[in-house]
Amino acid sequence: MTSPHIGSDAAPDQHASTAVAVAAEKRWALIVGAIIASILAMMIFTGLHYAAMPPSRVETVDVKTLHIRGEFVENNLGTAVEAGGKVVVRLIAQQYSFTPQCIVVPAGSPVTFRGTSSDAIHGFVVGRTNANTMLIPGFVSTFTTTFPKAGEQLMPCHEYCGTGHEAMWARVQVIPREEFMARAKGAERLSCVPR
Ligand SMILES: [Cu+2]
Repeated sequence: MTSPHIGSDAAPDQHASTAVAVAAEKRWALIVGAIIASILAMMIFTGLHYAAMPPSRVETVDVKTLHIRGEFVENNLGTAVEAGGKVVVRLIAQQYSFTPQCIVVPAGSPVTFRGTSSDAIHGFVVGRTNANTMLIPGFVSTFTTTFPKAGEQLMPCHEYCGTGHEAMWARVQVIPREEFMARAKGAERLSCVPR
């Protein structure tokens, strides 16, 4: 096929405009390619980075000294009423139990959970509530929730953590706020673990 406009007999300014168009296309192809490459790089980086983090936020803790010093020593675990009336539950997960095994919280007011694991990846969900997190060694998982009704909930581990996984669970006792506050007066850390 021959065209009257394109070919060796075309006018010189048509060659020039074709060259300009080709150069512009190449430039755009490079820019778009760079944008796609940077978006892919961000997706790969954030995917790999956040796959190794707890879903709440990134707060680290030294797994090797967890039981010896700091926030997660044994006598600091359980429910505490902190300055300003904030209710905080601290717990540790290990193969194959939670410490404490029974957690007591007030009904109808915000409760902040702070937890971590001393060995494998664990997690928990509290009954039919929205309290749900992973517990990852080296990281502190935090969330705040409110339990509207009094009653007892089961708290199973929901991350497969080994052969004893299916037997790993704790209980959460939600009690009326007045009763909770009365009990909190007499103790530094509350739990409902039978003595
Ligand atoms: Cu577990």
